[in-house]
Amino acid sequence: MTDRMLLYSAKGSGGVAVEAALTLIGAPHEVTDSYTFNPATPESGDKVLVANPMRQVPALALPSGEVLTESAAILIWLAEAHPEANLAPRPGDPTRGQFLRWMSFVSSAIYSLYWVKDDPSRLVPDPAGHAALVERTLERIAWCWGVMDAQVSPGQYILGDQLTVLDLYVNVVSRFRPRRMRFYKEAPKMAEAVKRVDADPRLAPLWAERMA
Ligand SMILES: N[C@@H](CCC(=O)N[C@@H](CS)C(=O)NCC(=O)O)C(=O)O
Repeated sequence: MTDRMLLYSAKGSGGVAVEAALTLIGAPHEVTDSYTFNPATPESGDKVLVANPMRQVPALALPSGEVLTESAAILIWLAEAHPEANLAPRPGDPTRGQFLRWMSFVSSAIYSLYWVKDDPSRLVPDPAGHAALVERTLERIAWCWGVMDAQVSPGQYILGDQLTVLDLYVNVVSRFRPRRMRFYKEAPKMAEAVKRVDADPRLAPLWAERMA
């Protein structure tokens, strides 16, 4: 038993959104890199299996021995466990419903599609179909960002003037393909908030080290 949280993550992965939340909270933690999405490093990817039978990062092992998986759940849980960090609207806050809505949306409508994009042979055995599947998946992701952008009313941040874990989540997932330039085109309202989080001095070193 340790008194620190152990995060299974990887450079360039959605786990970096959790690393960002832990940075803002200042919670003691360790990071174990597990490159689940790199076929060239199978032993690295297998490291997360002790925590997540889905073989996906992020996974967060708590000092109690409990394990949390699913990026949205981990981010919401961290914000709730550390209310002093003000990283989520509290129950009863007028923006709470939209916060939960868009956290779920990024997870289910967008992030889950990378299981297909990263290895199209999981759904289509014939390599001849892979390029089209990847292209259509990326178009779907871009369209989903547009749907979200049309329905949020950002202030300095996506839900208003409070930085929440939703900003961290969107910041990281919008760096994945089809990447930021396309994201800015599809989501011009969220673009400014995302850039503000890029430049946040508390997070800029993490972005440079883990999302470069
Ligand atoms: N639903 C999961 C998805 C996590 C996920 O797709 N993680 C990627 C890294 S960014 C991964 O581990 N991919 C390997 C795989 O899906 O086989 C979550 O939200 O945490």
